[in-house]
Amino acid sequence: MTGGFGPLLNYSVASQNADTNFTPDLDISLTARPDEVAVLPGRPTQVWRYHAFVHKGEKSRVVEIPRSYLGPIIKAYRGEKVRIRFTNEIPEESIVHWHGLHVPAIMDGHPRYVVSQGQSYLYEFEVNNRAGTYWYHSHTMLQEQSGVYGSIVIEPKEKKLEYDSFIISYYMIHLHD
Ligand SMILES: [Cu+2]
Repeated sequence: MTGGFGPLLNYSVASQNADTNFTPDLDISLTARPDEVAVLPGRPTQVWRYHAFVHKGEKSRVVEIPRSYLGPIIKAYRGEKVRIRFTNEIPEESIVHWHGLHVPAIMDGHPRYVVSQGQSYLYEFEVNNRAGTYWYHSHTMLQEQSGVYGSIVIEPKEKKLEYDSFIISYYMIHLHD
């Protein structure tokens, strides 16, 4: 494992060891943790939010959104292999669901795979959705409403889109899946 993680990397689920045959193109850590954000003037709001760190891949693959409770934008390319090392630092069980992505059931953040505070879950999957904007979010309790959600932008592998910026719109309407 890469340094900087320390004792938090405690993959509690036996089947969650990294697949030694899986060589990720993009390898990131994603941590859910308490934070505070000045949503309105005055006292900051207590939130739970995601933060990410790139271990392998361009640093620009993860875009943190300053002064927002939204999780980082993760950029992936269709056809590439992605590893996401999720660590839960919020004081409730949590798990990450990749909304709309075609991933194996064990990688899809079903609530039966929740991990406790201080524990981790390892996601490894190949991106095979068509290009578009998707989102990821906690699949536990009402945690999205506390801020643990973000977007994942999938780009086509054959052509890198040229743009200066893009806009992500979030609506806190969740059709449960
Ligand atoms: Cu969803």
